[in-house]
Amino acid sequence: MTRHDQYNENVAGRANVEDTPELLAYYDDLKKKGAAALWTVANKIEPWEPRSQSVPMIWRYKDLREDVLRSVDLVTPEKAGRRVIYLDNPGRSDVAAAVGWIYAGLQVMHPGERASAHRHSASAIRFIMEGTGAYTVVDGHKMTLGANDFVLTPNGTWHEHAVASDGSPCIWQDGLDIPLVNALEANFYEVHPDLAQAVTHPVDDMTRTWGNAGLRPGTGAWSKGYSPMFKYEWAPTYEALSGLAETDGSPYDGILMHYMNPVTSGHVMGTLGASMQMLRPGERTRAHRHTGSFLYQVCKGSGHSVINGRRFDWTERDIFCVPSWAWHEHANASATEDACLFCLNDLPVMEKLGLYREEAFGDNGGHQPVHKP
Ligand code: 1HN
Repeated sequence: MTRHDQYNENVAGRANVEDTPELLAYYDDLKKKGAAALWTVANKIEPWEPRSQSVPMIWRYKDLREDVLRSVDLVTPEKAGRRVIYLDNPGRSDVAAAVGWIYAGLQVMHPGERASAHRHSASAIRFIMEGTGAYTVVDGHKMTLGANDFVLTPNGTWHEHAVASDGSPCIWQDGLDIPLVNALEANFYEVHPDLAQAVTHPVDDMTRTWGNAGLRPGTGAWSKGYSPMFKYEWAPTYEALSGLAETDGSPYDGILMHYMNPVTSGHVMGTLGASMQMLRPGERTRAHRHTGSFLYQVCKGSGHSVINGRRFDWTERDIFCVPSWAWHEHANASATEDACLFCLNDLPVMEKLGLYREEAFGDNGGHQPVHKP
């Protein structure tokens, strides 16, 4: 029993009813009628603070990569629909989430392979991990993809992925709000009638149209609920972070920039947000916690994070999660190279619903005591 549970049971205004034979019989009667007494569950459904079911964890790329590649010999994209190994948080297996309400998986595709076009109510992102020649088509817009590029397939858009025949085997991280949309019981799925889309626009046009620093195109209105810039390339992202690295940054996040819908300056999609974060050489952040679920991918460098008092060492392509309200702090292991962390999150939901809250770790100079494993 945690300190909070004990407190719950003794404090005025919280449920504290002891079982008696009469009450137990009463609960049985209510159950038969599809009802129950609130005081039997009140302390559970009204915790003092968020209690995530997600376990802080790391998926090391050196452990998973071979297994991901093996799936190529075991199943075809046609048979599997999508050849993906997903990240299964033991606290969230029931909803196939990597953390909170966020699903994530590693998808592998060989040169010349393609997956059929489809659309769904869930929104998705891709973050390219390795390989050349990958491309995605979203609503007729074809995007060429390289390592550390970030791509959107917003809810309701037709999308398909492929690797050009002169490319190399590609692995990317998929991230979707599927657990959330399923929890809201609002998910629809549809296969494209032709199984493939016609490319109806110049290649990479959405990034060229909307991705120019501080400049908005004079033609072309956009009023959809997601960013028209379907692809955010690595080179300008890194350049932007490097520019900001000369400022103080945040004691909790180092140098952090959110991928932005250029029309609204807000998050890229209605349910999923993303950021890229740089930890400068030798940088160690202070611990804080906030609501929302966060899935990090290390795209440059190595270091460690302390999450709820446990240390997780990471290196390039490792993926780790910070559940809602978990204390966390990050450190770059190198004194000469920066480290970069891509982060997928549900901040748009937290913010829109008025549920975002954060707190600094006050004790111990802002650093958590680290438990021994
Ligand atoms: C999906 O549409 C893709 O388009 C990948 O590649 C993973 C996992 C669950 C539901 C839809 C894709 C997915 C997915």
